[in-house]
Amino acid sequence: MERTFVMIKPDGVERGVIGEVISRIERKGLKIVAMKMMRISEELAQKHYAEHKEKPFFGALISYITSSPVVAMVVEGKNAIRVVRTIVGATNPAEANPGTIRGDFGMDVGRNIIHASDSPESAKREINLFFSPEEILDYERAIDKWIY
Ligand code: RTP
Ligand code: MG
Repeated sequence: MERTFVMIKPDGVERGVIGEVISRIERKGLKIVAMKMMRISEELAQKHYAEHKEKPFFGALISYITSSPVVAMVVEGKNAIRVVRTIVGATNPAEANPGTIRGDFGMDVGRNIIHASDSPESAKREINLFFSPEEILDYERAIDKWIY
């Protein structure tokens, strides 16, 4: 099983779609193994988005992500990184396919509802940035034998 880092961004929280987004993740068959609501500090935001430090949108991205609480999660499943990116959709919600989270909920690249890790390396890095090992829970779900 693979783990990925998922975060409902401030616009998702402010628009009241936390439940809707989590529901899509669960409905797909993915398993939530850690979750918390938190306000991201400037420092954590800069670390999380370090790869975009030189981009023209970096300042706006940091203000956006620290503007209101987020819901951070660790999500587990077979090929979870790729599967979550697929249900999340393209970075720009205006171009994301209908049926994806961004495609169904957003209009603007600077307000795209959700983050998901894009590779095994970023998943590992981001999970460690947001969660301590004790916060990630190991448990069995009765439905798992019907999913795989
Ligand atoms: P994320 O990291 O948040 O899951 O999004 P992503 O992989 O689909 O996209 P990425 O290229 O990593 O960009 C990170 C976030 O920066 C904002 N962004 N703004 N042109 C712009 O104004 C622009 N481009 C990217 C978005 O919030 C994007 O999710
Ligand atoms: Mg990214």
